Amino acid sequence: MNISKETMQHMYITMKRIREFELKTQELFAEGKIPGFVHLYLGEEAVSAGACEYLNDGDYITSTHRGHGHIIAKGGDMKYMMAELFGKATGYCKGKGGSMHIADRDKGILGANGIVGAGQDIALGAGFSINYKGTTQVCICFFGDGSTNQGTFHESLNMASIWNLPIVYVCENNNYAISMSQSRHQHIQNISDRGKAYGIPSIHIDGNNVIDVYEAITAAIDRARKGKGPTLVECKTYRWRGHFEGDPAIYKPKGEQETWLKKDPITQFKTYLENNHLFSEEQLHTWDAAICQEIEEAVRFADESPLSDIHTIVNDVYSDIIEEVHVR
Ligand SMILES: Cc1ncc(C[n+]2csc(CCOP(=O)(O)OP(=O)(O)O)c2C)c(N)n1
Ligand SMILES: [Mg+2]
Repeated sequence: MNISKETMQHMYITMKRIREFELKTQELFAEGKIPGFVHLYLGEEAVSAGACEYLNDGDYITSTHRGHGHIIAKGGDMKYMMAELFGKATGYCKGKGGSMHIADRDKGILGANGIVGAGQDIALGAGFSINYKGTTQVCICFFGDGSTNQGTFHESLNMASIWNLPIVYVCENNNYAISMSQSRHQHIQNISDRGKAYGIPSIHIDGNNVIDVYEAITAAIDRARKGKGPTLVECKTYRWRGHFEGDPAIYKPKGEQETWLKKDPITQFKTYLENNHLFSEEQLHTWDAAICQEIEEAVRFADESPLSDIHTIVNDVYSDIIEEVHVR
């Protein structure tokens, strides 16, 4: 596949944005600046960066409790996301939702979600609405290995297959569901085997190789846009941190983390770009510096923003927006 330089550049910048956002979040959480829970996406950057690269603003994604990377890759605003993590009025949910409830309707981001497996059913609804309206949109549904033991996973795949919905199921197999390694929570090696049971074309790939992710998901998106239905892509990757910030992850076997750190998706891609003379080290440094600046600005924006007014605490609990349904 011939991937343009522009696409390579954008995927690099996206991965680096996610990395720096997460490193800063890790630091701020430790300092007590961020209340509640955060689940970091460090080490998994190539999955969302490669998967979202071929999407348009009008396409949808569904996310998980580990959603920062998905939101950045789909074009979410890091300022509003950081403000949401800080619990500020300028955040995506006016500071009332936190890390696990970030959504951006204008960008097709249908929401991070604290309920494991819920995104799979939201994607089903999005996919159904696309076919009902007769558009060429698609929906990428991100979910973890642990969620594939939930009923929602099986129900969603079955219905999407029967209804031929334009959904790309992207399993982020980071080898853990909280403290349970994949080999302890399911008796199969490849989650992609499960898609076959529903007649869905399914593959597994190296989720730390952004080019592999881009190629596999581009093909799946093209299939979906042509009306050929869903695809399941299992991306094998690794969660660098504990399940949440504060989890010491003592259950990880000795040496495992070190092995995966050597497969850092960003270092690998950087080497590829340099070896193929696509971009110089200086050029990459320039982008890196600009990204660190963006993150600093997001933190400043969040820090200087006010908290939500206490009197508005019960506002926005229920939506009063009833959207017009366009019938073909
Ligand atoms: C329905 C439901 N069951 C259980 C939980 C508790 N829980 C939160 S995250 C998680 C593990 C999810 O693992 P995985 O899907 O692999 O995602 P990862 O954390 O690895 O990204 C569990 C069991 C939950 N939030 N929702
Ligand atoms: Mg997992």
